[in-house]
Amino acid sequence: MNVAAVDRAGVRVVTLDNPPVNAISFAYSAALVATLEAAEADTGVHAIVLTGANGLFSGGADINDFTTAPAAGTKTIRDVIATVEKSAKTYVAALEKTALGGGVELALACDYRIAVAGTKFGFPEIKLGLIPGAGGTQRLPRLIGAQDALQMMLKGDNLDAEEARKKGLLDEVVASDAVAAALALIARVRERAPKRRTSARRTELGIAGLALFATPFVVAQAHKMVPPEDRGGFAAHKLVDAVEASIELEFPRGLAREYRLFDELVRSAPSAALRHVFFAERELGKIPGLEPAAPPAISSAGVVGAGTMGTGIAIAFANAGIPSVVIEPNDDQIERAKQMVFGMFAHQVQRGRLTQEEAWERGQSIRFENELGELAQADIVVEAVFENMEAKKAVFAQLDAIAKPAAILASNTSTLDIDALAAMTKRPERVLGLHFFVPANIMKLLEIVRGKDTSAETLATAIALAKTLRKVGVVSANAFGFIGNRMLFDYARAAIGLAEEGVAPERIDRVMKDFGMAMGPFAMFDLSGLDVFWHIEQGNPQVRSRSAIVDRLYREKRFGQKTGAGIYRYEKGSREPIPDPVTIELLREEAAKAGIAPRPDVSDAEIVQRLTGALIAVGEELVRTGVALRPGDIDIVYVYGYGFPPHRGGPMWYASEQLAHA
Ligand code: T1G
Repeated sequence: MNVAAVDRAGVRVVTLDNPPVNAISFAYSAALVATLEAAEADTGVHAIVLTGANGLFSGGADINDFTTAPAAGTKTIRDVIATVEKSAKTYVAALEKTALGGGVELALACDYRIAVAGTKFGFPEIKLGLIPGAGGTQRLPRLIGAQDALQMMLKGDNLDAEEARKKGLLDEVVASDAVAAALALIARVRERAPKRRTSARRTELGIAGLALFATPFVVAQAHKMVPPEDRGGFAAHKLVDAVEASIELEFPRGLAREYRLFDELVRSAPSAALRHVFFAERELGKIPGLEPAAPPAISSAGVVGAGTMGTGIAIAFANAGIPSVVIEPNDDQIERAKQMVFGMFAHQVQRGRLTQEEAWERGQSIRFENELGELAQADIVVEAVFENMEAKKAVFAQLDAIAKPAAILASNTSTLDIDALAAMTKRPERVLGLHFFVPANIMKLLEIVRGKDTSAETLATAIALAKTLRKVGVVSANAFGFIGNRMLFDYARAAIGLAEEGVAPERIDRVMKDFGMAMGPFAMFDLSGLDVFWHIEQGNPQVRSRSAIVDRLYREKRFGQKTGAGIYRYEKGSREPIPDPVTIELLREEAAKAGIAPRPDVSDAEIVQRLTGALIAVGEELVRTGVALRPGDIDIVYVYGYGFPPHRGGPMWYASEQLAHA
């Protein structure tokens, strides 16, 4: 941890140097304050340039510090920024690569800001259940207008340097060497405008034709746009309040309002849960016994099967700049797959996410062929044929004879035994599971399933590949259902048990959606297909539900959306679930046969407790048996892959919170 300071003709260049991301921790804030106060006291210094080492400006305040309130007198990032604010000397921020959260707030307190092209600016605090808490909600609106400031802080998405300049956040974008540009700028403004405090500006709404009298309307609209406080909108509403203060109040009072709102949020359960998710995600790649050596890069891929999954996987590779060859014997299926690829990239162009050229390039990087022999040079092959062990075994036997010796052979299976597939090859150490989630080019979760013979290098390559694909790679041992689907079975069984006790499926779904789940269990059942669940159950006694209703619905061919009726019924062409009295009657009949006493007065709390309890119990078992490495891994799987509300931290975090407040 270091604060470098060198003088260049009366300008002190102060470099933030706190690897890996120049996080501005409490301890680092004290060092920074001391350095800036020394610069203020030095009569030979008339300007200060703030810049960053380690290839970036700053990843913001140190999130680790938020767990406990700072002891009285502790210096924080607020003191660093206050030192800049009260300085009589010119401050210029010279930025490169990344400036996030408090890193941007420090730059906003400077008089001028210069960035190297490509620098990313963002306020990710909302993703941590926070708002900017070091003046960002007061300075950003003063610089770029309330509307753009709200947009940027509510979404937490990054702006690149050019966008930031256009919005007024930056004064200059340079090709390189922002410090040199800062020194030149200081020389230019020294006589004319040495000080230009952001805090002295007024916040404009930033909406053409709307003067400040429209503030109540704009604020009311903003509150309407964000989710309800108890559905993950906890911080967003406070952000709108803080920006409203930047319009209505003088800077010092607005800043005090922001501090109060931030200090309330940082002590809140949703923020603690979201910060847990942040760090749990960064723990995933730390595998006991796996040295962090740089594994061989994947520069070409093969995919076997051009169904929805296989084509989605090829698109995911294309999005990461990895060319792929997709093998599909059926030419009609290849045509359908090509249409899917074209449609996906055209949609990205329409949304302004890709240029035509980028879309064309990515589409061209996916080649479709009929024969497996075309995969001889691929660095990795992902098998994505239908979920049948015999079919998969045959593919692995053929791939072993075709693929180059160093190639990794992966299966996209969601439940089948990876070791059985590895046994079909002479390279079991280079075989593992890569369980993508549909749509494979969108869903961030990737289960990396290690077989008993999977080598450390193969595992490390897969972990690095997940990062390249911008996926969240969670390592699982080779056990039935891996992590997510194993948990899903017990969750589904708990839901069915409640329905057999006479609780209406639509009530169970509503209660779990109110809890924050993306979908209710029965709507999810109907979406994925009850027949899929039934087939997997038949092949795996350890998860076979003791419920006759699953067999009954299967016999009645009530598979869900695909047959127009499952738990719910569906009007032709519609996916809207409609409660179906036929289901209630089937449930009642089967429950009576099984001698299950009806308990329709089950409370909402019991519904939540039994469904989350099922997830927690099997999650504890998965960690105890080593299928999952850590409780945090379980949380990441269920938040990223199964719609568990991130502001509750995942099933295992939720369990610890429940215990702590029991
Ligand atoms: N605080 C503490 N540790 C951090 C950190 C942070 N802000 N950012 C990263 N790390 C750690 C991370 O845990 C990992 O640790 C290592 O750095 C590399 O991270 C007051 C309230 C900057 C784009 O939310 O987005 O400012 O695992 O693997 O892929 O108003 O890290 O090595 O031990 O992600 O190169 C707001 C979060 C804070 C930014 C770099 N800032 N960080 O990505 O590396 S709140 C954020 C990131 C705040 C103020 C508000 C990314 C990155 P380890 P990494 P990366």
